[in-house]
Amino acid sequence: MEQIVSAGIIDSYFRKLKENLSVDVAIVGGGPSGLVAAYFLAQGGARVALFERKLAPGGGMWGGAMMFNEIVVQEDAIGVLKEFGINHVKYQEGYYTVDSVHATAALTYHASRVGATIFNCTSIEDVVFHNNRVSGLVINWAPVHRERMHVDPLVIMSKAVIDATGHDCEIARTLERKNGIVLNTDTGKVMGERSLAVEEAERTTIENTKEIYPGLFVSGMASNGVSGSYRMGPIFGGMLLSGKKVAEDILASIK
Ligand code: 48F
Repeated sequence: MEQIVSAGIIDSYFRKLKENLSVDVAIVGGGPSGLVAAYFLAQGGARVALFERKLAPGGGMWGGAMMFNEIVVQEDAIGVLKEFGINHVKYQEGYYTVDSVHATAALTYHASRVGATIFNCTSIEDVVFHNNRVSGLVINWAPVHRERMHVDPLVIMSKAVIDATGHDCEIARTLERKNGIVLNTDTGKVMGERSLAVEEAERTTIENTKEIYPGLFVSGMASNGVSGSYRMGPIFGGMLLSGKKVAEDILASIK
């Protein structure tokens, strides 16, 4: 019995990893925008793998605000909540409150239910850069990264990559730092996030969701980080709609 348990896990994990060595879309970061993107991409027929460095996907959504585990979602994004079957309570005209644990669990469950494969405990340390195009991800175990162990990575190839790493926009920064290239932003560089301005930030999160270099798209807070826009705090409509938009843009581009 001991051997069945171990062999079953090893066989099915490595089958899963092997099946995802080449995918249509590789997503870095399992926050709300990455999970929503994974869901709509898989629904649209794309082969999707999402890589999250932490044990639990969900990013900054679990904790609500200051660990009060409720978030706010505005009217525009209620369609996304309904798509995921997420309960929401009207608070004021145009604004709803949502239990953040319920919402995060639902995003994770439905993304994987429709076919996106989620790899947790996996850190992305670089991209594959072929002929001036982002063509995949350089992956390693998150503890290797955290402990700064000198261990070489493995590689996932993909037609498109999404930087959904949140405030740090790590993938865009790494691409720019290492390759001396010009990004599709006002300065050609990662401009960095500004301070908090809710309404502006929610609008620009969606506007800034785009392909910033051939093969590399940004979503969620990384969009505003890359394009020098504002943060917004615990309102999540922009994150949900950004995930949906990036999925639609990629589906159109890889068809
Ligand atoms: O930060 P995060 O939740 O990104 P998001 O989807 O949502 C932002 C909101 O949570 C919140 C906000 C909304 O009002 O402002 O902050 O834009 O999730 C990003 C995820 O990416 C993971 C990180 O652990 C987190 O779960 N991540 C970051 N860098 C890497 C990574 C990396 N290099 N490799 C793997 N995962």
